Amino acid sequence: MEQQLKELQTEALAKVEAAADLKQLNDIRVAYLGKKGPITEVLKGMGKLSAEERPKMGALANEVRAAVSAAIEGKQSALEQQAIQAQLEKETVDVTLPGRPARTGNAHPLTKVVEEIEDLFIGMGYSIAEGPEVEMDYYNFEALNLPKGHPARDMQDSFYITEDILLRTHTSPVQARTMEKHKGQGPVKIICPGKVYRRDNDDATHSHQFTQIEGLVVDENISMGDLKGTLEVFAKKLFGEDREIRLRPSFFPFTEPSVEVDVSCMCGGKGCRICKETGWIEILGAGMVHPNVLEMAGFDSKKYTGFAFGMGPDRIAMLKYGIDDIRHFYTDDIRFLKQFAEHE
Ligand code: 2NL
Repeated sequence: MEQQLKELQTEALAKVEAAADLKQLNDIRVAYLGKKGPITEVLKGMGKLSAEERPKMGALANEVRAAVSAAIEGKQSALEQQAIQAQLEKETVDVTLPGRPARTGNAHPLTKVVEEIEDLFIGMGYSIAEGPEVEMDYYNFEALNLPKGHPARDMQDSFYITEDILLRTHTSPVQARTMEKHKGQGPVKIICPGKVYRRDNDDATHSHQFTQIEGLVVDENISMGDLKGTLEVFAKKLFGEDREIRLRPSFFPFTEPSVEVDVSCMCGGKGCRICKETGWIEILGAGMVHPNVLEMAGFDSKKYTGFAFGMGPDRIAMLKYGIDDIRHFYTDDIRFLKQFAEHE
């Protein structure tokens, strides 16, 4: 019997050593240490032994069990360790691989043009002023010398919310509000960019929503010369030092006198499709702030004068980038917008 038990131990230990995975190892555990295993089987023959031999065999059987059990445990942790090691090797990250470039967006073409124009004026000492898009009739029209019933209101067919509240039709109300805050004290030197709304039938050159940038300077001794000089610097910086500007008389209810400002065409005056063979492109409207507008905002029009101008970044962006339809700015087709990325 002693021989049998020792052979069982040798056999079991060899199998444990050879076990390739945790499943095989568990099968060995069940086979050798289970209730119906060979060790129990051998001990059934104990009845034939002398009273002296029996406890010895019992003790030996326990030793065999303990040895096999210890071997299984040892092998188990070795196999588990191996599995972890294999997993770690499989999941290794090669930190030296070059990264995939992150997809970045780009600014909207109108945003680019607006920011470029803002930067030009900030460089000339202007501040940026903003205000509400849902505006009071008073600031949108009344304070700009456009009383109720004024014929010029008809040219701006508007989105009314109530009788006294509407979507602003220009950014001028921001200027009226800013002047009011100054309580009659100059200087005021601001640029007002933003979205504006007019009831319109959308086509290639009209949109019911568009952008505007207006500028306003109010101080003592501001003249038409200051207006012309400022706009000339602006046009050269935006379109190129070789460009010229010209002023033509015009009318706006909030300025007197008023002018339309043209910039010379990139064709150099020869005439082309862009300038409709005239050599000039209209880029903005401007004028000296009407005394009524100054007075309504609390400025003494005998002491203070000012100039103001307004332009449409939509039109400027169309000229600058050769865009043929204003609706491209507002339909947000990603293929259109992506063309204005700085880097590819
Ligand atoms: C245009 C013409 C213009 C103004 C806007 C203005 C504002 C105040 C006082 C006086 Cl608070 N004027 N703004 C003046 C002249 C022209 O815009 O063609 N815009 C697209």
